[in-house]
Amino acid sequence: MPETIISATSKFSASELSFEDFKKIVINDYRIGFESRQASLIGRREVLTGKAKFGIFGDGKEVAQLAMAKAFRTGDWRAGYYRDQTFMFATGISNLKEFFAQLYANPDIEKDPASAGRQMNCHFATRFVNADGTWANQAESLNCAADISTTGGHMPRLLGLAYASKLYRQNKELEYLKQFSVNGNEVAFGTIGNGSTSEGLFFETFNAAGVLQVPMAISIWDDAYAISVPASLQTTKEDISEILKGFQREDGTNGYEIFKVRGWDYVALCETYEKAIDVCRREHVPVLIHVTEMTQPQGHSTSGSHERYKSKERLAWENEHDCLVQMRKWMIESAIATEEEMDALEATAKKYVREIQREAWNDLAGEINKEIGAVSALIEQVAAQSQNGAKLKDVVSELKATVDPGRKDAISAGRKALRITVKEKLSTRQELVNWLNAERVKNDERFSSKLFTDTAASPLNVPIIEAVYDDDAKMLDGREILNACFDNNFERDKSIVAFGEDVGAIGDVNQGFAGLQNKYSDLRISDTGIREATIIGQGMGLAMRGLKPIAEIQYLDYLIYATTVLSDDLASLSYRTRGGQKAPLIVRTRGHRLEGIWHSGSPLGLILNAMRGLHICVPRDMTQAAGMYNTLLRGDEPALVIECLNGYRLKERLPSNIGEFTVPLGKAEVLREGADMTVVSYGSTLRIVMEAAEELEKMGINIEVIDPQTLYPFDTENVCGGSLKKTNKLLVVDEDMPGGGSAYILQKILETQNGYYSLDSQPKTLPAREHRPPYGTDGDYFSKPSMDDVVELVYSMMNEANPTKYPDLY
Ligand SMILES: Cc1ncc(C[n+]2csc(CCOP(=O)(O)OP(=O)(O)O)c2C)c(N)n1
Ligand SMILES: [Mg+2]
Repeated sequence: MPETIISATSKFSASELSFEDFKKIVINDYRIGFESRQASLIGRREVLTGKAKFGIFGDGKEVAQLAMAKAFRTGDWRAGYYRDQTFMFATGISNLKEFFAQLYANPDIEKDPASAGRQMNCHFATRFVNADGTWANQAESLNCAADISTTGGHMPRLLGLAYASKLYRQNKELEYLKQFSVNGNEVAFGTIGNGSTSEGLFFETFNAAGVLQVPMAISIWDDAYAISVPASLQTTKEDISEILKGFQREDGTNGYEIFKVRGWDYVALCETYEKAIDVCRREHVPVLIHVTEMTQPQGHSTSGSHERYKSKERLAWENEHDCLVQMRKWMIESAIATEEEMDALEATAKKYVREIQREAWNDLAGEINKEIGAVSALIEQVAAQSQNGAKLKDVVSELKATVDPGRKDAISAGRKALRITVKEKLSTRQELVNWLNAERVKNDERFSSKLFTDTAASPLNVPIIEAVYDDDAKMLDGREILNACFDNNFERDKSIVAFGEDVGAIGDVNQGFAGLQNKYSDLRISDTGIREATIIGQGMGLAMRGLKPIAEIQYLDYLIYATTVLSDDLASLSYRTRGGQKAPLIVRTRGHRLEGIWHSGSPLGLILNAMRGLHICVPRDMTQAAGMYNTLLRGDEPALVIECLNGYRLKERLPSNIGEFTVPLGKAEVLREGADMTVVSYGSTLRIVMEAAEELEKMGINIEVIDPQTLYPFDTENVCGGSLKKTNKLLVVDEDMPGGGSAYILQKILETQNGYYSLDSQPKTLPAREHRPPYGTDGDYFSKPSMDDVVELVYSMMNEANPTKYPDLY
């Protein structure tokens, strides 16, 4: 008989294995669990002695994760939180060396492939974007979506990861995408702490997965606490699976299979995971595994001790029910190993983890020491020539005396030396400047690169194709222009899907998708519940798994319900993995002026500040929107497209290449030329500005109107700054609050584009009022910029410059 290969992921079933093989598997599992515990213990010490900044660990949760790892298969996904190190070690997704590299914030991708030192420890991720932007083969990998620190924030994305399996299984047209799925048999594993199930995102995701019936397996690691807050203050009945019982599927209903198992019972855990994941994988039924009686041997994290809030009785109970203590006891009682063998195993493991920890520390310290050596030598060279030699030598001595120095110390010493010698002209000083400049480039790459995936597949590299119009081009409603665009793209690319509230059967509230569900099936165009956060999560998970989703948020005002997912998860994905992961999700919504407090929002300041990492597109009409969709659907970075709510019934000419022409991102357009003032606006206010331009012309004033088209990227060819050189006057008009989108635009033009130097009068903004707009036409007129407002403000700026030519209006 061939020798059984023993790995943590080896399944076992007593009937198929000899006792010897069974023993080997269990002992190997214990070893992994014990090494993981050592990593937690040492990790905490490293923080307390100052080598690392903060630590949060998976101690007390080891055994359940060994069981979960056994059920995890090639092609599967995990989206979880900061307690899962044992699962990572057991599956081989991560290892001890990477664990410590991340704890020490090593920015080398080779050392910390999950985040290149950008994330706190225990934030895991696999790399599935190759350096050239192409996808790695996910069907042949164990996949882990990049963790985030916000508890519960990963749940919406988990829904999408699971939903992808459903689409890959049910939509035969996707069979060509072999590198993303093995016939949809992948399970998306989620983990979450008991306390974090109080989050709305948890409940929203839970319900949505029950409706969609997707292969999602949520494990709740229940240690009865969320930092200091006990279960009694977190969860009704103090029992999450108890209160979720209504989700249990019954004959003839959809729903969940729900399991409850104790976190220190190795055998029960292994059996439970095998059973639960089997039904999840085969039947595409979501499952919940509530793992109770877990502990926190070292408390929640390095920021405080649990003795402050746990009773003596609770602490004693935790000591006794420590999962590794219980597993060890069971192993000895079951004759799997003797006490002596266990002691020996533990001693070896302790030594081994310590060695790995030292190696990881030395890896980073070695690099930093080289830099300290280099800068010290350079400063000493300067000292030899300088009148301030003594001061410079002090800088070097201080640097060399720093305990556990970082790169910051080396760079800061160099910068200090430059300040000390600012009045001296020394050749050696220039060498120091050169070194600092070279290091700045490297440190920018280490710490500030990859806000976007930024590869050849970026939408910024999509070829520009102009819109073409036949002589007899049809005039259509804006909504029909979009409909034709979507139809063409759905025909061209089978991986595109769209979903949202009312998107499926009626083709969205403004009919952009009208008729397309019938044509392309409800696997591609579908309705969702009212659940904005998980609409985005659904899209994000699909996008990570190779599909091209358009996730629709019905109105821009409701985007705020999804802001956590957009900001924390989607916008940070490329950055937090240093380009190792991407989610080219297109978020479609409609906004700006219509009627009423929650149907006329234009919170661009909020969006621009919260969502760096998304392209922000603000098309003025549906043709421009179509061109942007054509661009984005051919690129691989996430974006938000805000259509003008009041534009769906306005007539536009249909380009003959409606599915092909592209609107490049970052390309501003001059809509009207004029020499007197540059007026920059976007979205719905552009129409008002264009009307105002006509009025102003009658008054002898010619404004130049510029549409940046996208706010991120913003006018990459400096069209606005160029226009200012001619007009020397600037007005920015939008519908956001004062200091919102318009302030962003001012900063771009005045600072980034150097527009300041072209001004001959104070630049102005004309935003909406500080409150939200009241309902009704009058509410709109008195709270959003109107044509009259634009005319008067432009006129007053001209009046200020030349009161003789432009006498006071009032
Ligand atoms: C959205 C959000 N709120 C608060 C926090 C701060 N925080 C970090 S961990 C934690 C407790 C989480 O408890 P639980 O979900 O039970 O997980 P455990 O740490 O007990 O495993 C809190 C409140 C956070 N990270 N994110
Ligand atoms: Mg907890």
